[in-house]
Amino acid sequence: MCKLSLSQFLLNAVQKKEAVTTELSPLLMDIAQACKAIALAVSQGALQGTMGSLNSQNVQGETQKQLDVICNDIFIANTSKSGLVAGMVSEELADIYLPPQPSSASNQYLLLFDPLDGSSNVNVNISVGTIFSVLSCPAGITQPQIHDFLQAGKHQICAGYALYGTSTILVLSTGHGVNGFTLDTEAGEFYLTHPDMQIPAETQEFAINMSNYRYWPAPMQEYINECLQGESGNRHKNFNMRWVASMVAEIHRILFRGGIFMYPADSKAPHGKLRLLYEANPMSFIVEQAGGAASTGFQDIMEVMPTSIHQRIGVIMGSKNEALKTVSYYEQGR
Ligand code: P6P
Repeated sequence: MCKLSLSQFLLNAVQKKEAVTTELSPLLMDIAQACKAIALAVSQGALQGTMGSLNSQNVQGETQKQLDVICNDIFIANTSKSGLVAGMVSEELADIYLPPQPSSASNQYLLLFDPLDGSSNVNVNISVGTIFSVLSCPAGITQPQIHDFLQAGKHQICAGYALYGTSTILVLSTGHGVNGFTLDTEAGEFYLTHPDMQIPAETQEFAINMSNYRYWPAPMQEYINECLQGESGNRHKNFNMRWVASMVAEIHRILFRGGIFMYPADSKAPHGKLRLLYEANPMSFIVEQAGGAASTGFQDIMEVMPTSIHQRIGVIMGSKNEALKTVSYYEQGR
């Protein structure tokens, strides 16, 4: 099988002028390098004694795992060297981070990321991932401030994730479709294995944490009730359910075979659980580039104007027709 490496794929994209510029390409290679190093760190956690939790909480009020901090440091170290990134936002850092800039710095980009999403799964060997989003740094800005990061998701120039599962897969989009690359651990290279990923418009599979049912708004309760009624109910079809508690794993499955992933804002989490800038926005970019839809229930996620770097948002995303169906329940206030 002819194997197209990530580096060759990006070179081809630069030549085809598919939104991959000569600057973005090296940043994506740095991100790929970071994900390779994170894959190793996660796989060796039990052997290195790094599977524990720290006596610290992140800005989200969540107990930090040793690997959360280790992977955060790996991601920053690998993406700071190029001088291409003027500033970063991480789930694991309360404030923005400005890398020390070499004299050759071009400060093209702002990089936002969740270094180890789903890290509560890491102790039980369930897939976890890294999520990243790339924004343009406003022209002339060398010391970006918080407001420079508060850009709606529709302004992302690139987004993607790495999934650390039965294999390590890097999935990314620069606005010209979605492509997946699998890590050849012997060669230390990512190779194109999932070209032009497309989400089926229809699905019979939903992903939601059912234990929160009593907190959901009526439209979400109604939508799930009708899924559970199966073919004898208004949907006239049976549904299956999945919940991995790792967004990256859920979205990758949906990219592959369709489905809908939901974490709605509810009475327990009025703004939702997932973070807008480095979880919902990058995943929405990927989902929409693959032909799916992504909504808060009230508006497209990528239209939301951020007000803070760690703000949370309600999430409904996946197979286009199913996501729009769910949104219709919100519109009807059912
Ligand atoms: P719950 C992981 O902590 C995460 O941010 C997402 O990756 C995942 O989909 C969700 O939270 C799981 O939440 O409430 O089921 O543990």
